[in-house]
Amino acid sequence: MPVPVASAITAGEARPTERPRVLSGVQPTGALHLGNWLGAIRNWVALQSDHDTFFCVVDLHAITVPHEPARLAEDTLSTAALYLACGIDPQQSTIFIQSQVSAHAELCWLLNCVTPLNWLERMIQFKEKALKQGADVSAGLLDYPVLMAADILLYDADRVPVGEDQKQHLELARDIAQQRINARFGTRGSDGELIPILKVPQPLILTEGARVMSLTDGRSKMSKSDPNEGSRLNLLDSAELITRKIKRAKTDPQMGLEFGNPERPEADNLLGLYALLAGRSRAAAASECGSMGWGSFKPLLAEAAVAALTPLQERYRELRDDPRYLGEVLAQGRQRASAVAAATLNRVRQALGFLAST
Ligand code: AQP
Repeated sequence: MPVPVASAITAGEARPTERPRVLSGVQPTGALHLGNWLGAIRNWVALQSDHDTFFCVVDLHAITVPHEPARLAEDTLSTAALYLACGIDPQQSTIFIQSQVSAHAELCWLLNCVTPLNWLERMIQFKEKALKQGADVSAGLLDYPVLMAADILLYDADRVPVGEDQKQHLELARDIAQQRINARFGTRGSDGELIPILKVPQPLILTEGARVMSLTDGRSKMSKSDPNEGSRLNLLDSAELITRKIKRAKTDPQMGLEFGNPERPEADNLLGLYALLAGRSRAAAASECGSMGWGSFKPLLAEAAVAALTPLQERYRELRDDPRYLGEVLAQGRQRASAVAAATLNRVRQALGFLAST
């Protein structure tokens, strides 16, 4: 693959750019779907030109729920390849695997020891996921937001793209940085000003952010872990499968597609998907499909989905056929991420009073 990767920087170097730094990631917990693309990765692509972007595959997060070891490595590689296939450019962004930068686990431990347990017990995502796990809830699931805080804080991220479901976790990361590290362990300058140890990140609320709902229930989000395979369109689904899933998608008895009718969540979701996939404004999609029946609309949506996903799938296959290139991109990403992360980890270690390791 002829695309060169970004040159590595070392820990001692100043930031190469004044562009605000952004960090985000997806868990390799299964096949990536339209929600991951339209709600997250597509927005990352747009951020690359004017932000210093770090994108990781958060494989340590993936084992906070039961997982199959035989699948983890493959899902990790396929997620990384999909980042590239969706347009994340290794010349502009640092792309890496979370578990290959050991500072994530180490900072997580340091943050664990200053984070009150009851901050974690009130996290909504923990309560929801714990309910699904029944009796077998791991300590890792409770600790998920502290690991996420470590991910963000290690890179001095200025901004973190967050959907509705992650807002509470980002708030927790901010509280840990501000109240538990900076306020407790920061020093004061000669003017009495607090010298922070960790940068406190801001949420990046994307106006274009899309929340993609399940094909089988317009009120719940499309998700990798939904046991019903028909509930989502995976980025690597074949044209036939896409068409079949859309054909079977839940509808309602009314004619005409429309946005914003609370009684018609499926119409809102599928029309929104059509607008995004066909590259239409919402107004144009609403006027095009406003008087269409479901029988005419569904093939149109399937055609738009296949047309949008085909180039991405072709690029994905090229990348998987060239494991050396993907390996190089991830090795360079790891090197650059490790350098930045090691510097931050060192600041925290020093502030907490640890002996220097060299
Ligand atoms: N349905 C969605 N609509 C919009 N955005 C979505 N994202 C996920 N689902 C939708 C966004 O994708 C990014 C990565 O998500 P993740 O894999 O780290 O975890 P998740 O949000 O829990 O995604 P899933 O698919 O629901 O995974 P499972 O089932 O494993 O928990 C995030 O930015 C997320 O907002």
